[in-house]
Amino acid sequence: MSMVTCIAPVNIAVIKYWGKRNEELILPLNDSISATLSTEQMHAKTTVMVSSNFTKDKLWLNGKKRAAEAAGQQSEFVKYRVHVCSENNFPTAAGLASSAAGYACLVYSLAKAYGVEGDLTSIARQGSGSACRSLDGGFVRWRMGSKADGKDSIAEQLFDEDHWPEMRVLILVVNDARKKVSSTSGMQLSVETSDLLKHRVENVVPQRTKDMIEALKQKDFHKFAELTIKDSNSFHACALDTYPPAVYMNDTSHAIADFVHRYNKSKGVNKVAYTFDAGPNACLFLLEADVPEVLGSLELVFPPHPKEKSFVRGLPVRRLP
Ligand code: 2P0
Repeated sequence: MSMVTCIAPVNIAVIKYWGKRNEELILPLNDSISATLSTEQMHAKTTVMVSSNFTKDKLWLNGKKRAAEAAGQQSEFVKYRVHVCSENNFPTAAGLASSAAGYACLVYSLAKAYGVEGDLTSIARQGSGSACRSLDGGFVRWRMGSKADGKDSIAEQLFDEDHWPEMRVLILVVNDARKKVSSTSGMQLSVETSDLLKHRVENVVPQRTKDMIEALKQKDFHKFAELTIKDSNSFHACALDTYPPAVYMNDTSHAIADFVHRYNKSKGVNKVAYTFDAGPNACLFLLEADVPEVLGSLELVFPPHPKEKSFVRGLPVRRLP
């Protein structure tokens, strides 16, 4: 029997992936760029056990037994069965990149257990697109690629975790409920119905990707924030341009965005960047030196809920009323 336990980080996209050109292989319509978070706070943890004594593949997600898809393909020729236990230490499917960390962790653990080497990002991609960006630290680019078989749709590290060590992320949990429209079906509908998405992938993202790489290279926070904010809004505009619309941000999300713009304006330079995924929760990027003041201002504008036990001052995980 072999047993492997791995931890995989969450990644937050600053150039968003939204839309596939191939649903089966999970090939995206555009390149995307993300920052990988430290595993200290938010991560997926997976244990994989492989044994010839097991009679069935089995899967547990966050302590609950789930159907293991591979079990349907059981044959007498497969000698080893696998048991997988996976858990996230943060809300699942609430637009907090849980599938990215989960699939990255699963693929990495299975690869270790079976001794598979080489590029794993194209395998992780086929579980959940954004998962391919969680196999590396620092800033990662997922190249859309051009081949029909998807072999060149892989993720690569742009800059490692030591490149910009002052970078911090605050996650503001507006709502940790499971999202109403899944990313997979939301983006499928956007591809089918949104003209704005065509404009985004053809005319906006290619140049913005280049500009983002340059801003990261120069560690130009002002420019990084502008590009991150614009790309988040471009993605949500496409979600709203979908028919029927996919609405992910709520009033609190918009109040946070408004707060960031007012804060940056008062400083005369961008100090904070916001980005929202397929849910109402905010991810704020900022530099370490600005964390105390931004947290303090956030607390004034959005006082912590009196009953909220998980609110811990100084930790970059916050919950809003
Ligand atoms: C991203 N999101 O780049 C974008 C921004 C959500 C908004 O990647 O269908 O769960 O499994 O490939 O990876 C969420 O999409 O979708 C996502 P599938 P996935 O992070």
